[in-house]
Amino acid sequence: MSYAIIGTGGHAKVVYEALLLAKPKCAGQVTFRDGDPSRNGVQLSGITIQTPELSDAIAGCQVHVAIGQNILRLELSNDAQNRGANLLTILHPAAQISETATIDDGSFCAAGCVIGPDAQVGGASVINHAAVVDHDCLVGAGCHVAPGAVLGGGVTLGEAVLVGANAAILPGLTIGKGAIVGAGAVVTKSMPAGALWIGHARVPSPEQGTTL
Ligand code: JB3
Repeated sequence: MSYAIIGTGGHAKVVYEALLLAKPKCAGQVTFRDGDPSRNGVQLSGITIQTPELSDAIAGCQVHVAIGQNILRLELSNDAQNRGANLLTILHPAAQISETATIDDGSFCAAGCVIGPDAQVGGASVINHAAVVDHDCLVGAGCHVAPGAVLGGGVTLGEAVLVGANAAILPGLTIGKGAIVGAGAVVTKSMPAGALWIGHARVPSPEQGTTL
């Protein structure tokens, strides 16, 4: 079995460490791949980085895209799958995941995160260190719930939503595709697609004026 981690930044290091803890037998079978040609031959965690990030040689490999940027992670995950790769889901052994929760292919659950009963996490998402995705949440594909963020019970995130570190979203709210919640924010109302929330309020887009 061969494993490929796509991306060679800070997030890739975190993911690699979790992979070794979750699957110790894969040590020695992991490669790092990157889209940036200047990264070719550089060492990361003792492994020589290879470029390009994706080729047809990836068919049959277990591939995990470890890039923090949501849209890029989602697109590269889809691309890898289209080339015949199997998307690898990585669950840190110290993640607490309910037996009735589901985590789709290509996602990463970091140390200390908690995923409650009947929660569903879409593919290529990141539930980062100590984040909480409580019961019955629906997290779309390509989302990032950053360290320490809390989704109350029954929260829905559309595709590629970023919930910043230590933010909280009150139970039952719906956050539209591509929305961004700033670090430390407290979200008290549902948000449409592409919206931005900072602190205790939504930030109006220019065409919305001051009406929220
Ligand atoms: O906050 C935490 C705990 N983690 C952050 C994580 C979620 O996101 C971390 O602190 C960083 O903010 C970020 O980590 P990431 O994605 O590893 O960022 P960085 O260290 O900048 O690495 C970005 C990786 O994406 C590098 O491997 C780049 O070469 C690659 N990259 C950037 N743009 C790209 C492109 N790769 C391809 N294929 N195409 C691109 O356009």
